[in-house]
Amino acid sequence: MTTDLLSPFKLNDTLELQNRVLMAPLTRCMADDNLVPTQDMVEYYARRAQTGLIISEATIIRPDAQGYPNTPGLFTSEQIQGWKKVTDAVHANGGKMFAQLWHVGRVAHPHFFDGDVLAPSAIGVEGSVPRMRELTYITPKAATTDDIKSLVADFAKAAENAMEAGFDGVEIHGANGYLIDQFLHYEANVREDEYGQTPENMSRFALEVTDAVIAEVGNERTALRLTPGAYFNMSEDSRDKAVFDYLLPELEKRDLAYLHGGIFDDSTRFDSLEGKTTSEFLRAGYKGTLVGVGSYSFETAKEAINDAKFDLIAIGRPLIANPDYISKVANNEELVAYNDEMLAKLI
Ligand code: FNR
Ligand code: 8K6
Repeated sequence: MTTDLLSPFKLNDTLELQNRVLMAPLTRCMADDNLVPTQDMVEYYARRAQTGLIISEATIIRPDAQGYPNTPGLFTSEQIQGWKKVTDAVHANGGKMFAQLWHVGRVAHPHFFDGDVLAPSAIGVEGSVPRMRELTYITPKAATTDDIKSLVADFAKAAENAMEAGFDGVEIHGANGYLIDQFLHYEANVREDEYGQTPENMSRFALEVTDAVIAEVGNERTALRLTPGAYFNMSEDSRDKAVFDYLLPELEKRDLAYLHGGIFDDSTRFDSLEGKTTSEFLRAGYKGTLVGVGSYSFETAKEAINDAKFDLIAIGRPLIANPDYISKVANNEELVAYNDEMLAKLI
């Protein structure tokens, strides 16, 4: 029997999704100058409520988490109220929505806030802020253990705020070279304390954040996105695999809502992962619910799910181009092709 991606999927005892097609988190840089979601964003998300679960664009947990212009936040009451309008509209249209909780770590820029740029170690990245190329990245400050405690607490606080804002759960952004991912890779983490040097130590921050968020919202409403193969703002190191080999079974014990790969094209094979793709590597190490992502069409996703490569699919760029993606694929209608110019406007 083949699995129908468009029939309901029980995530756990708390959450049932109307189908297996998730909207991938997509940064759009369209919040207002107080990082509050706008009415255009309310309507943009409400139009996509037919997806099984909308994952919000990455949403910063506190001011020094910011590395891009006009990315929304979840740390002021105005931001919480702004998101409440979004989740109310999504729920009114029959959808469900998680907030993606974000701290960019060393790719934060002090243009956006007062204070230090925090990272696991004082190792910067080359380059500058997308859309604001005049802002060159700076060398970050290695977080002290007190800084780390406050970062963990602020992830938990943002998760609590997400509940107040009406989200159905949260996805911790542990992917794509941002703060949590920086702890998980040797290139960015050369700490000599209990957060560095060994797979167990390098996994500590990710697990502390996960546990603090679970304590706030429960495991059934907590998800995590991971990038085992470094590819964005990070370089590969053959030692990284051992970190994820330690982390994945630890996460499995937490019985999360789901684990989500972070990658643009899931056919990419990583030398550091013994030639595996992101989803192959995650599937081999993690038995819980897994979300695949990265240049899938509805058809290739159906095939992958039927081959048990993962359980749910997240769709990104095609959903930017087609707010009505679900009804189009259900009716075999042709999709509008995505192009980068579409990022200028929310449709
Ligand atoms: C992304 N992606 C992304 N990932 C993430 O974890 N948080 C985010 O905020 C964003 N933002 C974002 C913005 C834009 C414009 C793009 C194109 C991508 C990655 C995204 O979630 C997804 O993994 C990729 O787009 C691959 O999936 P598709 O687009 O091939 O279906
Ligand atoms: C056009 C960018 C506008 C700012 C949005 C930032 C989105 C952040 C999400 C990560 C996207 C990065 C794409 C680069 C992938 C490189 C893969 C080799």
